[in-house]
Amino acid sequence: EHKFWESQPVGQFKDVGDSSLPEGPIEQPTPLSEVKQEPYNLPELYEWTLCDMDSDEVCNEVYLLLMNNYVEDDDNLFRFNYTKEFLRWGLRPPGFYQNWHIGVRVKASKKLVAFITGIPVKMSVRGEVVRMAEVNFLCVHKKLRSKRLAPVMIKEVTRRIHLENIWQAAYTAGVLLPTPVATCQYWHRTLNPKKLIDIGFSRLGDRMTMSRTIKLYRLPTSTATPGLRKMELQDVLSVTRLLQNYLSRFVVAPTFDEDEVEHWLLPQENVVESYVVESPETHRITDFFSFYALPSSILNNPSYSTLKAAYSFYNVSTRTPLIQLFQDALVIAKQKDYDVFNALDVMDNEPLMKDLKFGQGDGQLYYYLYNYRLREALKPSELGLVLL
Ligand code: MYA
Ligand code: JJ1
Repeated sequence: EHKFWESQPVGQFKDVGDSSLPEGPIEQPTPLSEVKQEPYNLPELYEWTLCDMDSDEVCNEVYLLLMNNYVEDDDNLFRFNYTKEFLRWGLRPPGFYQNWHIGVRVKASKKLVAFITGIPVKMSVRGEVVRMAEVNFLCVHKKLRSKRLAPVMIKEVTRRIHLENIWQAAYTAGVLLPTPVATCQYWHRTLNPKKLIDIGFSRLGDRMTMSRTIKLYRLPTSTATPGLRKMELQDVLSVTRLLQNYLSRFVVAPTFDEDEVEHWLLPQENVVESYVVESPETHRITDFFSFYALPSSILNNPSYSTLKAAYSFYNVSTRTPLIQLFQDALVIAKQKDYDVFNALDVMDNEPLMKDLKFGQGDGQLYYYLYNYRLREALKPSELGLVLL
């Protein structure tokens, strides 16, 4: 039963498989004057707050709320620990709305106890470009769970998005809700086997010793692709063209202009890393890969506190085989001391995983659209979208 989600314009479980329903928006936009002008009511003890991520103080409050209360794995061994620099990057892309960075405070103490965000994106869905929000970082303090605060927060972010005349959204979650547009799998490539086993992230395989495991996951110390280098500002136009062309192949994918590529892909130490292949002959950019840095706190371990994880972001190959690009990404992640390299089975990733010694994770990631129906669920390989 989903009392809240059943009241929302999303694909409903009862309609799965009903191909008589049309594709596209579920509800039509209403005139902006008819959008509720005042915030939704919170329980008496709480108040809305805008979170200015430019303020070190506020950014730190958000950081601490998420560090202590955000997403954990199924066995509660790890919790995402987004850094402050990462949160600033993820929440302030070109054209972002301050108003979509929404917090909830306790009136009396001003303590920040809940958070939800949106950022704007132009999403292509079957070739049609739709203005959407990406909603992320929904978090309610552990002590305030199951009090139906999340539906109020979702309605409030929806209202503020509507006020910008945007009527669709994309979001992902580790939980099954009505109704996914795709169900994706996490895959993990071990870089630091000993640590991963020590902290319970992975296990020694049957008939495997530690030294055989270390040898199994050993990587070359240098990259294989001639002309591979860190992406620079001067590469933005070439990368934008490569990415636009590549993403146009997918059923659902964002469209990035140059400003967005600069924001999302220009390297920022310990936040996002991007490498391009510049052809030694023509000096043209033929390929690139990128990954972002999302550490997790290791809960209750005496010897380690942080898991250093790299997440595959956007990759495009036109000359270099994708498998070689990915392998070079692994080599660089290893050089930068990441413990594990994670990827979803979206875009063209899946076929490479086995050869590159990725193993399937125990976590799924469901992708959703708000107020946009697709006739049937997509395969992960039809998705060209990675959220943070
Ligand atoms: S996904 C990451 C979500 N965060 C976490 O998992 C962190 C740890 N958990 C928590 O902080 C809480 O458990 C949360 C729920 C806050 C998740 N997405 O208040 P409640 C529904 C959507 O009593 P709590 C991310 O950030 C649940 O099915 N709905 O529950 C993307 C139930 O509804 P129904 C969720 O546990 C977020 C209701 O909430 C999720 O205290 C996208 C219960 O509320 C979830 N992850 O709090 C949000 N989890 O009765 C949607 C539970 O119907 C955006 N629920 O089953 C939609 C687009 C909006 C914009 C539209 C613009 C046009
Ligand atoms: O990280 C995840 N799983 C790991 C750790 C599992 C620990 C026990 N539960 C995992 N490890 C196995 C790796 C192994 C390496 C050698 C080869 C074989 C495999 O499977 C999972 C993803 O798999 N992560 C989570 O569960 C975190 C939550 C994921 C949902 C995120 C939702 C966020 C949405 C925000 O937009």
